[in-house]
Amino acid sequence: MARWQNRPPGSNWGDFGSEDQRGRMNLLTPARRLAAVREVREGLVFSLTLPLDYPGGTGLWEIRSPPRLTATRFADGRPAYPHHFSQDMPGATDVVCDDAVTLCLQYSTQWDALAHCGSEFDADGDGVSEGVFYNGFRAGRDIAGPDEPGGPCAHALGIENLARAGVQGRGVLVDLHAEYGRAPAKVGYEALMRIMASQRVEVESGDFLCLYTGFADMVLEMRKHPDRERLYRSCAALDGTDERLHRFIDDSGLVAICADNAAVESTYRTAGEARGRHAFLPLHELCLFKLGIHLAELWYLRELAQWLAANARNRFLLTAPPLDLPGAVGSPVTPLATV
Ligand code: UVW
Repeated sequence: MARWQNRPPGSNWGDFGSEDQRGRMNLLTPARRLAAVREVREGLVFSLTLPLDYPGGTGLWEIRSPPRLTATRFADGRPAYPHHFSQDMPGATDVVCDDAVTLCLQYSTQWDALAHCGSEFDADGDGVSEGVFYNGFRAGRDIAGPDEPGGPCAHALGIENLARAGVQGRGVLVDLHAEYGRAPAKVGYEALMRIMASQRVEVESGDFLCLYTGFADMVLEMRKHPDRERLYRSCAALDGTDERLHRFIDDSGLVAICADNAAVESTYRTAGEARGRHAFLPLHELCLFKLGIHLAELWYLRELAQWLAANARNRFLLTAPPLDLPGAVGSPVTPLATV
């Protein structure tokens, strides 16, 4: 039976196949990867990650806590950290450490899987909204919660789909920090087009749109004591309510949006702004739910942005595979930009 009868207005459900779980990553073709490789001229590489124990504490999201490292242990309780093999094998000189981590997958520099955000929408046409994700996969069945069979697990749309898509392509950087500094700004279609034109940025099908705002630089400067109020009132973020911006994202063929801020889009709301039933995160709804466009957040883009500006460039080879962790709804990532 078809998974859905109604597809959300403005969505592309079914266009990449009824079982598709890669979304717009389907547009990252061999030809687009070759175009990305042609951006490598100097052989310089930039790591685009924060240390994964940043932002620090639970200051940005109360449900996301910092990574906790523990030593693995043998059955008799001894820690394998450091483990002198000579304890068990007389004469052996090896000293080995082995550890484990409890990690909120979206604590720091991260990818959102398509299973990260869905919407209440009447996909089956019975007149009642249900929780549903990209391409009609269902909350509670395909994306199962902790009290549901096989949960918690994204049986569909998990991050492994992105990992196996081969996340290597052309990054295209827009330097919003150069325009706004750390002043708060909601960047809609007109502003984005103006800034892209002044920075001679063109986004083509298969590109990763990267947005440098300075937010992650502030996070680093706060030295693991993030001031949430100050952060959320600083730096640029996309205006997720702007319909023309939605159209650009759809029409451009970009495969992902990667930002150095916390949510790509502005989450700052002024009193009285909310209207009836609406997505609190409209760009998450557009990208993850309607179009299958992956989002990435808290990337560290400062040095790359500075180098690109100094060299009158804005394109680079981006290599950013998430963990192939089946069933997860996000992943840490250590993106590399090669110029
Ligand atoms: C939410 O905003 C819910 O998460 P993230 O910004 O990490 O995608």
